[in-house]
Amino acid sequence: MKFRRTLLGLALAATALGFTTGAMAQAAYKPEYKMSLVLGPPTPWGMAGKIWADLVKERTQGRINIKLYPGVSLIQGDQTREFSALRQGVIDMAVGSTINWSPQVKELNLFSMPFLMPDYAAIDALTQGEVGKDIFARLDKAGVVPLAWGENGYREVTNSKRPVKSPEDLKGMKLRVVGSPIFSDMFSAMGANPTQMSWADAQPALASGAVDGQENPLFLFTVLKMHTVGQKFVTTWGYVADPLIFVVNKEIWASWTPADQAIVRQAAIDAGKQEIALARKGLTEADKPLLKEIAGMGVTVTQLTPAEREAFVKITRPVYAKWKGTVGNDLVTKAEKAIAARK
Ligand code: X2X
Repeated sequence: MKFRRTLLGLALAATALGFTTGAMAQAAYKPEYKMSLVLGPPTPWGMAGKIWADLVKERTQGRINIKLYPGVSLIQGDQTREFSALRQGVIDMAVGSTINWSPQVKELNLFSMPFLMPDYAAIDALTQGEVGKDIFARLDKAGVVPLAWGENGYREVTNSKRPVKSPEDLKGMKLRVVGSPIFSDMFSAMGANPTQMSWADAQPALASGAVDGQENPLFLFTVLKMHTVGQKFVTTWGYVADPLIFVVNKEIWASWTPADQAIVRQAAIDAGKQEIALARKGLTEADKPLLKEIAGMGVTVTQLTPAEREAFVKITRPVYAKWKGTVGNDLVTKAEKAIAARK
């Protein structure tokens, strides 16, 4: 009898303790967490955020409730400030592009180096290997908690003027580029006239004809129906692909129980895998259905021959050399080796 009472007492105490820790942890949780994104659903990027948020909500039984803020609306569309805002806690979490965070974390310019990653296996060799781990360690040091990789995708060039097959075709063409200096360097080297602006400003600039063209993954072309704003020419050259990274602000991360941290991390990994498949859909099949869809919109799609592509590689080589130093010679050499050894 006495034994049974002690056991009961222990069980009660444990329940009380468990309840208290649970309640305290709950009290520190915010009713809603703010997730920043540049592109919302239905783009793959937006779906990355939505899948992540949905999985977290479901697996934490609603303890962690995330709201999506596409269009980087928490920072008035100024995408190159996203990383600072994350660090400062203006943003709780994000699925962000390496391009937009590269002004604060120079190593992220690695992925923007011209013609570094010739195919999808090359992207995977970096993000899923040692280079990916190095980048995550660097992000951790820079003040955020990196959890998983996703993908914006290969950035193909589109314009309203003419088919682009050689650097000469770009001569003087006014192209919107992201606010990251390596892009201005690349397009200047190719003889174009690059103009830096946020994605929010790019859309009206394309519509009014203030710029002739832009470069972005092709799913964005179809989602936004870019042919309706005069973009009649697309060239697939695979010069740069930007991965996405799932991150959480450090203080927010520390406010969660270890069990919830594990759920958020695993949900990011699962969402990243699903999203990478979405980002590659229509482009990895032999007949590339996405290119057919775009051609079906009355757009001229130019796929460069290896020799034509080589002319672009050659003309951007000095930019590659210059940025190798900025990114870090060791990291770039490690990346080059990982790509050469890819399966
Ligand atoms: O601004 C762009 O071009 C975009 C949407 O691709 C990024 O945020 C990098």
